[in-house]
Amino acid sequence: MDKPVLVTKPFLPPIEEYNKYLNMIWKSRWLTNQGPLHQQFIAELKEYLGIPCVTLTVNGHLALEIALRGLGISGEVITTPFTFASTTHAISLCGAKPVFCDIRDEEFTIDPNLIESLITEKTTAIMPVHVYGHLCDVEKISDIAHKYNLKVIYDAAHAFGCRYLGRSIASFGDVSMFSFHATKVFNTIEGGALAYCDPSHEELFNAYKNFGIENEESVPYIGGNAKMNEFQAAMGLANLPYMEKIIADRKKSTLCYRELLANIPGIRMFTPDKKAQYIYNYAYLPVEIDAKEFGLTRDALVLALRSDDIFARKYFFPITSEYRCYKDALHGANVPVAERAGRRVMTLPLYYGMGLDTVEYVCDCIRKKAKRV
Ligand code: T4K
Repeated sequence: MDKPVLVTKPFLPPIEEYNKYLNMIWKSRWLTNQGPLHQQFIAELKEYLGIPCVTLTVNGHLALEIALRGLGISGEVITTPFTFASTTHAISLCGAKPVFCDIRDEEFTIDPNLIESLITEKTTAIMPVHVYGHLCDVEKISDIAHKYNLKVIYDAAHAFGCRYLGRSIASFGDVSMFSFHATKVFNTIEGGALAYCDPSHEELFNAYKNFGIENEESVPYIGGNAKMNEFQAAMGLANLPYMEKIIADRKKSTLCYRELLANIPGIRMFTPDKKAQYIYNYAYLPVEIDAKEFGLTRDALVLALRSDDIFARKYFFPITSEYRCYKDALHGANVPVAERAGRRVMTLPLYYGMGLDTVEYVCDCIRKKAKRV
């Protein structure tokens, strides 16, 4: 059994399989700047996703910034505060104003019924998050975007491997960003990708990740450096064949959690995999704690589990509208459901190769802390 039990652990391929790519790098001496492994990884991702355009980046956050800049987003962007810092910061760093919309209590994704009331003449885009890999209401969001001529940029950092209506989740909206950080279902150490269907975005997205350069003698755009290097691409190539195995293993642990925690009062679990035509990736194991029913607050439970060497996390607390850098500037966000989720939700350890004995240990420790079981 694993100890300490961390909230996650990166998947690593058999080392020989990574070495095979390292040997290629040593031979070619091509380390970065759209090298051969980078090109191969793009081709394999396009095939895996069934999406015609993929732009790779050094991390997911810079991919979000590039998407916003590449689509010419300015003014106001309607988004969710129940997310990691990156989503809201990307909007701000691109010079736009994040406008916080509340979330649905069922799955913590943006509440489409509240979006229209936040639209002003300055609104240019919606940036929803498939938080934990839970599917946003892509149909309603698309209807609103069409009605008001808004762009939709999905923060799909958690949703690599998810499919809806037989298509990759990245086929919805103008562009989707996947994070390939070490802590994600699929990793390239650090890394990210933009996936999109309209090839007219490709030129700008690619330029913005490479100093705005078009060719050796032409620099038509102002861009930074967000290129994925060959070592990252190698990890992606080595890990991609394991996606099915990774998801199946995470599913096994998730189902075990659901069974063992089912009868503990005050613990609410989520079943996004029950949504019709949705293939979920089992990215996180969020649970919501009702302190009265359970006998401890979420915060007290997170702390108590540490003494058992279990490191659950408060993803996502504080919600981004409560960050010091936004609270004063953007006062008055009306997001009661997100505030409540921020106070009550925690994510339990979940990773490839966790083993059911470790899941049982975590559940046992939680059970012992509950008020009456
Ligand atoms: N949008 C959303 C919705 C996101 O959640 C994220 C990132 C982004 C955008 C931006 O994507 P990236 O630019 O990161 O690609 C982690 C991740 O660093 C971050 O990628 C992720 N979301 C966020 C939710 O979680 P921390 O600060 O909580 O990570 P840390 O270092 O505390 O690690 C978590 C656990 O993982 C630890 O218990 C130890 C374990 N771990 C971690 C690393 C890095 C390992 O076992 N090995 C490792 O190499 O942010």
